[in-house]
Amino acid sequence: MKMDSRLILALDETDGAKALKVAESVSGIVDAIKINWPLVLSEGPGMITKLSELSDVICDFKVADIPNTVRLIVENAVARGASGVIVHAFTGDDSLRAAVEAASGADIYAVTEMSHPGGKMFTALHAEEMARLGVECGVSGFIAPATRPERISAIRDVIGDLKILSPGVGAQGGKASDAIRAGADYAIVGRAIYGSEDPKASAEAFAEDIRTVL
Ligand code: OMP
Repeated sequence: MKMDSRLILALDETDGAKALKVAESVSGIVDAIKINWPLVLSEGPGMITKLSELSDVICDFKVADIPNTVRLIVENAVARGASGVIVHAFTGDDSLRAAVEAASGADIYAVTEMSHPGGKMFTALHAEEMARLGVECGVSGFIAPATRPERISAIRDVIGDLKILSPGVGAQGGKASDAIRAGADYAIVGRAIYGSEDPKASAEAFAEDIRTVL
């Protein structure tokens, strides 16, 4: 994945035509497009391939399963054009290793601490431990919360140079530049871009905010 704007669009728009329009308008600005179940369930997995013609695509399937199921999901997403897949780390070392192996060169990003308030109940308590495990298992990077930038710094201390992708910007209250300053490599932004009146102008504004701290 390129590292230009350091901005990733979370395209959770469920109308396929609108999603493609937003993707086309911001593809020159964002470094990647992340898609999740809402778009894939409404428009089908062919959306992975369509979007991969415009941008790097990260499949945020938050895979949390036994190694064999993890392998089947990751292989399928990568075969359809995903350049990265997001998995949960709490499933343990065998499932994480299965994801890395199945990705055969594509990126696996492991969730440490989730960005919503409930993320503090369980994930936060084990975030550093999960980050250490991810490093041991060979993942490319981690998901850490822009809503709590100090937690991004804590994860950064554990993982060295591996990547941090940080959601929770905009609609969830975090600021992209704060996340990058705290040690994130990329800010992930969804509703504040695809739900805005002018997604291209919004993406440009987030990219500009990030540039102030690079
Ligand atoms: P907005 O809140 O609309 O900006 O979207 C955030 C995106 O990041 C959604 O696709 C979430 O599913 C995703 N996300 C989080 O919000 N919090 C997390 O802790 C992890 C993720 C993720 O893995 O991307």
